[in-house]
Amino acid sequence: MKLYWAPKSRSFRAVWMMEEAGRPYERVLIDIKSGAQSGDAYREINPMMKVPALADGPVKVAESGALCTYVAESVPEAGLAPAIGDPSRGDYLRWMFFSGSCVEGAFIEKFANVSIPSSSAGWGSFDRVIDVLEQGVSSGEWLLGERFSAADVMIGSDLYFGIDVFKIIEPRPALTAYVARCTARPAFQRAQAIEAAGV
Ligand SMILES: N[C@@H](CCC(=O)N[C@@H](CS)C(=O)NCC(=O)O)C(=O)O
Repeated sequence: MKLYWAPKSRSFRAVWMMEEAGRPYERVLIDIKSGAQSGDAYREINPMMKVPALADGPVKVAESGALCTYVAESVPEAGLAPAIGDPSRGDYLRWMFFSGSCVEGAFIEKFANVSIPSSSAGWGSFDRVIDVLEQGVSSGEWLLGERFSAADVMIGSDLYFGIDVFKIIEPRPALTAYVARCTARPAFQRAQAIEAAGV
């Protein structure tokens, strides 16, 4: 697999995911500051001209949620996704989609300081999203209980950025404890080292 990425971007969760999956992969740096994402070759991989994206033979996957879902299913031995038929699959999929469908919108609401009627905003409101996240991380070590999954890569990276990096989320104890569990993972720390080295 080839991971197209850039440091200090939403690629972080893709690098973390690849490190959790444990299958060898090649990182291809896309210099988004110099506009490399707009070149014809990269537009073939992600027409949105954004990182991260993944190529696996003839398969191209863009959108970080789709990418993490694809990797979890392509490396089943890593145990990062409950199998079809597993009762936790519904919760797993909800969290995989919750990041792009709800957390992204909530973050934009906060950054832009806009107020949208909660019945029209797909994420309801920033406060409602944070309450649901707090509830989600309060009942066990991970979102699915004792089992770490790709859903924790999605939501863990959102909470890490929201609390530790952007500081837009109030550090409630259950949220900070969950982020601490995520950042203590060796794969998370390898991803941070990769980011810091920029290669
Ligand atoms: N919905 C996308 C968002 C990706 C995204 O916004 N990437 C930013 C970096 S954080 C990017 O590539 N920016 C470069 C640009 O838009 O020119 C995902 O989750 O993968």
